[in-house]
This record gives sequence, C-alpha cells and structure tokens, in this order.
Amino acid sequence: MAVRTFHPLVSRLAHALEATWREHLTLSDYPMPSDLGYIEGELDAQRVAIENRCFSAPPFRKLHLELAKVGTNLDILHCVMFPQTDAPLPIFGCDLVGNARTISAAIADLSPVVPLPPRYEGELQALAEIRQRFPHYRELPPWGGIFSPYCVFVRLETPAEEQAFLDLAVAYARIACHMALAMDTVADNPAIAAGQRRYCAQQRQNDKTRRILEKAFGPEWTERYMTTVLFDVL
Ligand code: BLA
Repeated sequence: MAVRTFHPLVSRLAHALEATWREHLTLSDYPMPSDLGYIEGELDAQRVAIENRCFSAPPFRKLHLELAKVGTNLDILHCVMFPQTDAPLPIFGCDLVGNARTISAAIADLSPVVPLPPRYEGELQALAEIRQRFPHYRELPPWGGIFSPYCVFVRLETPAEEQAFLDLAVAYARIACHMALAMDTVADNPAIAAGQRRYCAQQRQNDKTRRILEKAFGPEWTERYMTTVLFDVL
C-alpha cells in the first residue's frame, strides 16, 4: 500500500488480513482494470482516495482488499474473499467504516452460498465468546439476508472492542483459508455461482457505499466499479 495514514484499526486489520493470506495461500496478482488500482476523486471538495490490492489464490478466484479515505475524516476498509465458483466455500466479507473517534460500522462474516460441512459450524460456534464482547450490536439493513448467524455488525468504541473485532475478523479469514486447504473434492455446482451472484446483487444494494462513490466519481463510474471491482457480476 502507498504510504498513507489510516485509522489505526484500518491499517492493522489490512496488514493482518494480508498476512493471513500469505501464511496460508500462494498469491498471484489479480488482473485489475489498470485504471482502477489507485483512484482519486472529489466529494464536497474533499479528496476521495481508493487503494486496491487484489490477488487470486486457488481455490479463491479473487481476494480483494481495499482501503479508502474520504477527506480527512472517513476511513474505510473493504475486504472480500470470493471462492472459485466450483468450490463450495463461504464468502468471507469484512467492512470497517471509521472516523477519527470511532469505528461506526464494523462487519465480518463468513457467508455461505451453499450449506457448510458441520465441522465448520463447530469452528464458528467456538468463537461465541468473542462475539459476546461487543456492547453495541447494530441492526442489519434489509439487504442483509445474505449474512450468516455468525455475522457480527457492531459499532466499536474502546480499544478492547477494536482488538476483539480484529481477532474475530482474522479468525474468520483463517477459517476460510483452512476450509479451502482442507477441501478434498471440487464439485461443479451451478448453485455456487448462483449464490455468489445473489451475494453480490444484495451487496450492490448498499446505498451508503453507492452514495459516497457516486458523489465523488459519478453514477456511471460507480456502477462500473461496483459491478467489476467490488461485487462482480459473474
Ligand atoms: C455501511 N459502508 C457502510 C457505510 C459507509 C460505507 C459509509 C455507512 C457506515 C455507517 O452506517 O456507520 C462505505 N464501504 C463503503 C465504501 C466502500 C465500502 C465507500 O466497502 C468501498 C469503496 N460492505 C462491504 C462488505 C460488507 C459490507 C464486504 O463492502 C459486508 C461483508 C457491509 N457496510 C456493510 C453494511 C453496512 C455498511 C452491512 C451498513 C449498511 C446500513 O446500515 O444500511
């Protein structure tokens, strides 16, 4: 990433997620449209800067980490691990939206697109204690039916809550990697592609993301960005 100062949790989580990928997977660069790797625009005369890091690492078709800065006050981390459409793995997704004082939105989930093997339910249930460390759970938006019962969507107010969220998000990313490495057969299953299309279609309904991007870059650019870089249409 270019040298740029983000909210400390945004930087720490970005490094921890990329380190988790490097520890478990063999990464190749993902062919990102050349004009969409680093982007700058303007929102209410404030600069919006977006940095993308994107890899592929079978059986993940796309590992995407994005850091965005809106003016001087809003920092965003966006991360999605998309499995190949022949791999019956859940989609890891994580978003942090913060200002200088608090992280107003922190969400992490392993969202299944087909039923998960029971042993992974066990790994997720084992993290119940961490999920209880957040005093400020938030209500999911109407498009949030894609998320699992293990989804955590919270506001973070203290360093202890921030640390617990970092630990939980990294634990979910690790589970995604472990599942990928332990997967013995790869089933060619059209339900997986259909499930990923639904996940992306729901995520593209997030008006809060869309509004920020549209104000800075316009509706046409935003539609292209959301359908190619953030939540691609398969
Ligand atoms: C919320 N996402 C938000 C918010 C903003 C963004 C400003 C509102 C914060 C708040 O309510 O406190 C903005 N997020 C962005 C932008 C990008 C981004 C501009 O990623 C990228 C350029 N969003 C995701 C992923 C998930 C996700 C992967 O990108 C979940 C796995 C979820 N973001 C998500 C949810 C909300 C949110 C559920 C709350 C939406 C709501 O309350 O309506």
